[in-house]
Amino acid sequence: MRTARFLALAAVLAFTAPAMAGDYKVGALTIKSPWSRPAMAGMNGVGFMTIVNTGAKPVKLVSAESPLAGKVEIHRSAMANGVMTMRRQDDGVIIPAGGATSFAPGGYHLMLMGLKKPLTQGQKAPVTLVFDNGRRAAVELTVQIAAPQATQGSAGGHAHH
Ligand SMILES: [Cu+2]
Repeated sequence: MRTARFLALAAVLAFTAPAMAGDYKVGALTIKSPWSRPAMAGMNGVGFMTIVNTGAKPVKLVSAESPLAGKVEIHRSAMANGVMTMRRQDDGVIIPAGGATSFAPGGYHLMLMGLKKPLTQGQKAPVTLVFDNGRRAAVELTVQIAAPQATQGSAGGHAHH
């Protein structure tokens, strides 16, 4: 019996089964539900997503680009002495083999420095993710108020006026 292999396959299927619209596949990586928040021109925008790696090797996100921003940095927020701070992740962020890394409020995020245009709700903001294996993933951040639902839900991200 190849139990180990079966379990590995099951894990992969569990990760990839809910392939919703708004997910992007590049090689062994799936970028799930990339999103951003409304922001004014001249301010910094954010980028959140979950990156799943079904490959046998870790992959590192080394940089990101967007035509909407002067530059894009990879940041990590953390609480220090009761104050939320964020640091640039100049060494990149690892997506472990057979694992996933979340970019989410309070943790890793992309920071779109110096927006050239406002980000408004419902808009799609193009961002290209650059990985250390040479892969590039062109994704669109959906601009919304709240994080997308982890499961498929019709009301995900919908804000009432
Ligand atoms: Cu930041």
